[in-house]
Amino acid sequence: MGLKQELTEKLERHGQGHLLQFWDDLDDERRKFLATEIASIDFGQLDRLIVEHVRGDDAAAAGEIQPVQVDPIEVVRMPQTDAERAARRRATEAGEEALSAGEVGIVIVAGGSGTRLGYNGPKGTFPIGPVSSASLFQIHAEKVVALGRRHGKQPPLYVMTSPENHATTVKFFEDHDRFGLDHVRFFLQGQMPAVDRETGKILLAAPDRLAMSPDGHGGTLKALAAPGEEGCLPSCLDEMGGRGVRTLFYFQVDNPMVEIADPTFIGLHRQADAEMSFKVIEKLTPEEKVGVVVTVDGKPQVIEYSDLPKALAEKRSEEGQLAYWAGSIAIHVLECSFIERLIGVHRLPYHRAIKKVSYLDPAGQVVKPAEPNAVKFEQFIFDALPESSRYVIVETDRAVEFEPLKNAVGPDSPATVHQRMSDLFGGWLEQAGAVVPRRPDGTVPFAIEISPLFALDAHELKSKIDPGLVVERPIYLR
Ligand code: UD2
Repeated sequence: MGLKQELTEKLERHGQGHLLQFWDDLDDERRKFLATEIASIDFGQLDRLIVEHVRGDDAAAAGEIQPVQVDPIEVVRMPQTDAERAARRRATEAGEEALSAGEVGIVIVAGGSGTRLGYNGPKGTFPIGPVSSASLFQIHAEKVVALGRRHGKQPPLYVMTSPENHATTVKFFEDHDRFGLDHVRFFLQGQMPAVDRETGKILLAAPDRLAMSPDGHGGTLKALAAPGEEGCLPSCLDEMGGRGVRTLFYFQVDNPMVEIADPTFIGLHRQADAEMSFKVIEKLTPEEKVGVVVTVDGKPQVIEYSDLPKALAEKRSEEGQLAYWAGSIAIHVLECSFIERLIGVHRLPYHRAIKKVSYLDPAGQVVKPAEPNAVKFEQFIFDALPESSRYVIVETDRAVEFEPLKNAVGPDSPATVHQRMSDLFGGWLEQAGAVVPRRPDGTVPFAIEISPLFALDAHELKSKIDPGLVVERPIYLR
């Protein structure tokens, strides 16, 4: 049977025969490319997703949770008493031991397309340092290098990319001599086809190319377990095993304030013998765009902000606090053994996102839709939580650890990130005895930045500056 006939039969069985409509116009190489893309798709799975998310009834398809028992989850709150502070110190020591033993690896997810930011390049390359314009990647990498100096072993860094930004990301690190990292490895996440939201038909991006998009950060788990480039490298998980790494610290590329491999968090996770742990902040408003960690029918789960019914988002306790307040900031600790177990037996669910996706019409013309026309399918890493046998949810202070870069202007934009970083570093300087001016609302009036290579935290800064320092203008300590 010829290749075309073979593909036609397969595609017709799944109602996707239109993917070959330009086949006769393609040369051999482009036919091969198209055939490879088609071969990469699990059509049985796609059929199920289309039934559930494109043709299913609207509420279920939108992912909104059905009436069930939703309760707040138990959280290790910020320490208030001496006993709680002492317990935290013991956790910190346990985390430091894991770091010194080289048992911790670091994973950054950087495969997203960052459309909201409107930046033409991988988000990690965005210049975000308030004074230095250091990129997000540089800031993260310098923290890893500084951790290595502090604990005597530099944790290996794993950066997840997507086909769209892989080459540019790798080149960016190479152009900067890998920022002094001992070991950084880039691994590709998977892709899923985008389908027409009315018909469920896969969209064509070009005569020889399907409209593919990253499969969500939930794809991290299978990407970590997949063989390396062209099958000749071990999987990241196998490589980690060989290096003695047991525990992974996971975060999103867009948050420059993340306390990478925070030993207290790692220690709390380890002391509880947990498989997956979460950092949370107290949500400020019902509308804040973070998923909430709750229990659903007694099982731990994250409900994404877009799936949380308004009534639940707005529900308050008698004291006036949001009932479901524990906002996930996408900072996790995961055991490698947990990922291996999950990969073998469990598939994370897919969520749907309705987006604008350009496509070829039957006449071969590119259509740029004015309205969202397509369904994309994504897995979310936090859906692994219900599968973990033990977990710890730890509260952190947003002023210290969370200001993601999402938008070009307004909330979560370069302006807010610069301000929050400057406020944090201004506070470190004050703790070290310096004088820093403040506006009436407590914010600092100009940019302040401290490279992780100069000081990784307020405590380290103390030994490095003159306590009489008066800060009068923008300053970058490096
Ligand atoms: C995410 C969380 C939200 C909250 C918030 C905190 C989800 C679905 N929601 O919201 O609950 O924790 O972050 O900032 O996670 N990425 C990939 N591959 C993909 C898709 C995303 O690597 O296929 C990365 C992306 O590069 C980014 C991160 O995942 O670093 C978050 O993606 P997002 O910006 O789409 O998530 P957001 O802001 O809706």
